[in-house]
Amino acid sequence: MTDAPLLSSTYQQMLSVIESVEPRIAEATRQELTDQRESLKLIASENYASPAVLMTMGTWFSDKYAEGTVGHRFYAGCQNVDTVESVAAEHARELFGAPYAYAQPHSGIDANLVAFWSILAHRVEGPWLQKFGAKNVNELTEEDWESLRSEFGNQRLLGMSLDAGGHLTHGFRPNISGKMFHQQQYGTDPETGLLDYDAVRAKAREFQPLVIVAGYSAYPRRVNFAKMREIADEVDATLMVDMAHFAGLVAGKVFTGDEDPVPHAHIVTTTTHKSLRGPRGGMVLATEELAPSVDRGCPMVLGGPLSHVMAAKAVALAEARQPEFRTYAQGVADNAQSLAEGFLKRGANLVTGGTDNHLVLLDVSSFGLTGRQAESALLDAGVVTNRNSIPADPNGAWYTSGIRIGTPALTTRGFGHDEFDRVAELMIEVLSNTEPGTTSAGAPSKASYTLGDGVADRVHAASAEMLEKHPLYPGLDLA
Ligand code: DSN
Repeated sequence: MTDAPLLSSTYQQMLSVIESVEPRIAEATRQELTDQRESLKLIASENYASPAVLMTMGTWFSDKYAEGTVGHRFYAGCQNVDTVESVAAEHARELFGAPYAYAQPHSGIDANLVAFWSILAHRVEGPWLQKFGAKNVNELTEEDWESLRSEFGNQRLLGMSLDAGGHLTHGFRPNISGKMFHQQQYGTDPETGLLDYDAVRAKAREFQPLVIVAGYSAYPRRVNFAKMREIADEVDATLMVDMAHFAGLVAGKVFTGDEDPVPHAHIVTTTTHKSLRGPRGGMVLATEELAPSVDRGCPMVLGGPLSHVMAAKAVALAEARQPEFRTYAQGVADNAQSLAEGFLKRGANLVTGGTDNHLVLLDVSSFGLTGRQAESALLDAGVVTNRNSIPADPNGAWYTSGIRIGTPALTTRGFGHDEFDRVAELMIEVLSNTEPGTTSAGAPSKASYTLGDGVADRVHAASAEMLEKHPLYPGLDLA
């Protein structure tokens, strides 16, 4: 739906229904739109879904249970959910050229859990059952089952470390992936900040992992997945790629050949709401060989699928198959270049010296700030980013020394080269006018800060000018 008056009246009526039950929620919903409209949304994992995607989430599909798979449900009356799930999977297979797609995961972490357990089911449980001549785990004796359990959660996983840009679900100790697997991590080259494939290979040879996880949430560069597969094959590991951050760049054919994970990985996980611009949720793409194990995602680690969200995934994937999505995805990458150049020409330090994907990682230590101070000062000026560790971060994962900045959301609003250059300029203005604070005892603080007089107002005004030229949901009026 692009007709602005119709869109406005639809949302006005919807909000008045909500208001009649809980006015505070209606008000928060209105306010959220205003806040999103009036700030520079630069969180690399966020975007703005289309009204069609948003509306698809607000229907009675929310009320239906549908545990199981298409045509094989544990509940009656799932014929329409079957349609929804089939259409979502069909679009995903076509868009990514994947043999198999599973649209049920509720989030990225769920998608990764489904992938982990399906790899274990395929690589460990299958051979184990064969050994005992059993068809499924129910046929195992209590003793066999005990041994399987100890084998099952006792495997080796090699993933990218959090401070090099990996995700917490890639074997980070506080996450279940770091507890269910024996994990080791690969980092990046200490000089260049770039992934060193020879070092990954050496680590894989030494550690002999069952699973190698590639993919990242804060690494500003592309990955050569053909090389990662070569390494995995050499040690007989399963290659799992988490493309949550850059799925939109894969869908939009910005990442092709060796940079497209789908032809190279055994299993690929993603979220659907980041650069892919869909509803909040997850998805798994797999080879035919792994498909039966992936299909056991529910009930293995998932509850009933969120049918309304699967429906919105189908709508978003249909959008991503349109030619305009390729233009958008290329814009995301080009704008990240403009942003990086904008920082570099003004003397800022970027991890790896730049970017070739959708994000830059700004090292704020040269401003004498922690990531936490920088994030807060920027927010005061209406610039929404998130603090992020940088490699070998002296400030740890809470305070950090970096700010992660992504282009997917503002590219959706139509920002281009000049606007992203200006964004870099405004961010530098904030950071160079922020002084680190002290604790109440007078010691240096990693959290408090003082932003120079008038800076927030100046930056707000300059941003407002750009944001007004590129309205969010043009014509949508909630008044
Ligand atoms: N929270 C997402 C991100 O910001 O990268 C990943 O989980």
